[in-house]
Amino acid sequence: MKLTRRDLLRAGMIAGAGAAIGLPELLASDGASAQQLDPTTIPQFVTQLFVPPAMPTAAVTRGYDRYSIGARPFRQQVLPHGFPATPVFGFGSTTDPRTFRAPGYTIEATVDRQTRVTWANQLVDASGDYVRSLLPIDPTLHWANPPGGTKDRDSVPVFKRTPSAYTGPVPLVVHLHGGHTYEDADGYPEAWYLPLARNIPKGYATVGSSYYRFREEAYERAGVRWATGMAQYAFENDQRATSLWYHDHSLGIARTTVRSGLLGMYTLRGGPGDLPGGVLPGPPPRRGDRPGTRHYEIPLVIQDPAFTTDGRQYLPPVNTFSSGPYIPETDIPPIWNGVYYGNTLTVNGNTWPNLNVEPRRYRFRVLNGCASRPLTLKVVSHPLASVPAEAALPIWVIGSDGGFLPVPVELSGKTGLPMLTAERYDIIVDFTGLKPGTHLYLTNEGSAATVGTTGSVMRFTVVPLRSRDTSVPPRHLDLPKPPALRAATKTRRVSFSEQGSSFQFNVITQYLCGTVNSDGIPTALGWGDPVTENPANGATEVWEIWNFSPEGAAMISHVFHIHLVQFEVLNRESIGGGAVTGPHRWETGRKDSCAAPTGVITRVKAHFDHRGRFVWHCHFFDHEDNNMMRPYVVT
Ligand SMILES: [Cu+2]
Repeated sequence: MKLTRRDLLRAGMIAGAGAAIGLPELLASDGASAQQLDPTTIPQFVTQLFVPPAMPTAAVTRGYDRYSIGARPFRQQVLPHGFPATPVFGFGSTTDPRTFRAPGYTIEATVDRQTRVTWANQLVDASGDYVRSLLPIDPTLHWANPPGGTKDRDSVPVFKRTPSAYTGPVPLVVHLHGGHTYEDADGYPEAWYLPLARNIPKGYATVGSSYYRFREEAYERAGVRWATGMAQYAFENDQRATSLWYHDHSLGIARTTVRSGLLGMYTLRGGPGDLPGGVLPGPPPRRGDRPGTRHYEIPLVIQDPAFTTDGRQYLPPVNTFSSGPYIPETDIPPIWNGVYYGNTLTVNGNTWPNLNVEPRRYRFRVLNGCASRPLTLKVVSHPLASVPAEAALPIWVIGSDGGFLPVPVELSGKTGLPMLTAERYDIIVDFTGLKPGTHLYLTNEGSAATVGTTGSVMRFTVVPLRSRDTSVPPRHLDLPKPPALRAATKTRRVSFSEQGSSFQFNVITQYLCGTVNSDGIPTALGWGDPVTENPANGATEVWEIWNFSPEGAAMISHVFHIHLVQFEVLNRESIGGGAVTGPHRWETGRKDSCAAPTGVITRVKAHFDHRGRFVWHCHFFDHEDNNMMRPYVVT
């Protein structure tokens, strides 16, 4: 798709004419009104891909790298120039205000060298008053609930009449996804903290119910001190080289904070699980890069926001699956939606960017950072080709969540790379031999994709070669093998299910985790129920994830995620029995997140080696926010 300046102007005009053509009017939290932005009016491939630089350190000592990272509100040109800037929440180094970006810069870490991060909740305005959530928070869920005070925080509040969206200060607690962490550094959902704002309402809890316990523990274990409005985590980085990511994990609101931009990549390099420099395409962005440094390893963080015509991000302010009545008259949440797919795609914080590529190999570290949207990625010659399209170039998968695969996997022909929320893939695309001026497209053929909008991810434009490619062709790579896991001493059955309304047919009120007994009968359990998963420290266990959500138009896989460990996907089997299928070729490394399809038992194996309290959950943010998350304790 070639866009001219005239197209740009036309897009702007159509966006501005929304009111005249009668789109539904949406009331913003500040009382202003705006219409939803039609994604087909947004010109594509006009913004150059933003390559997130490496996050600057605050200090480098003999023992560790120290970071001081804040979460702040600001505006960012997410849509192409000519459109309004978008209010976002994003991370950045407090040592340099120019580093704030949504998604955030990449934290570069080294295997077996400690990283210490101070995560400061700075969601305040210039005068020091707290800022409201950018997206509607439903206060009827089991959530952080600061207005509940120290008595009723982290609970399901009771209402006498249907409440409107929460407009108070926004909690923050950051989880390093995929990290082999101690519990005090894991970003437990009830270890949140409010910003240090001037105007916190009287009676509000300023921290979650676990904050002080983990603050104490962090001091005793690592000697780090947490000041008000922040937490400091020490990461040991004693795991295989891979791509992790950091994001807010506050109880019941992460679908809003992560959509707002509170996420970023964390790349761990070195150790026996990595390859020597020069084998793979590089360099990646590094701390202290000179301006103009060319990168051949690039992170791609994909999200699916929707917008209003005034440039704000859009998330429905009401439950679109039911017109009410809502809680407390029924059991239906007034604002939460069981799933919401935005109608655009962004990469590294811009809609449908372009990347100029030389005719050589590139390494991309891809994250599905969408709240719930499944992606299936492919490199094609035409972005509007009917699906499944024939790939123009193969995607070589060399790694996933927990480091390198045993062998490189070539995906070509009509096979795309499926990625659910939170999954990462380390891929190589080889543009060698392509003529300058050639356009190729990264497309999405995931189940909810619309050709031309959410079916398009980004464009590659081939430019002349500037330096010779000395990396090893992917088919010849000899990858470091994942260390073998011991035989499991226990098999544990857990469940995913959903709760239908007692008042309205076909309306889901919450999603749940739970257990499964020896007869295959599930017991649904929510966040507040007593711990049922308690592996012994040092144990290797098989977990069977039984997904009881019914088949149907609205139904999709859930995505199983567990903190602390990197597991091996063993196999999948229908709950009713039948063939047992092994992991997909691209799932043969270590994973921390994987598809747990409807009607299927997904088996994974993991080694638990840190005592403490962690969580496992479905990683669709729309689900985990409404009870599809459970604490577990390594004893
Ligand atoms: Cu789910």
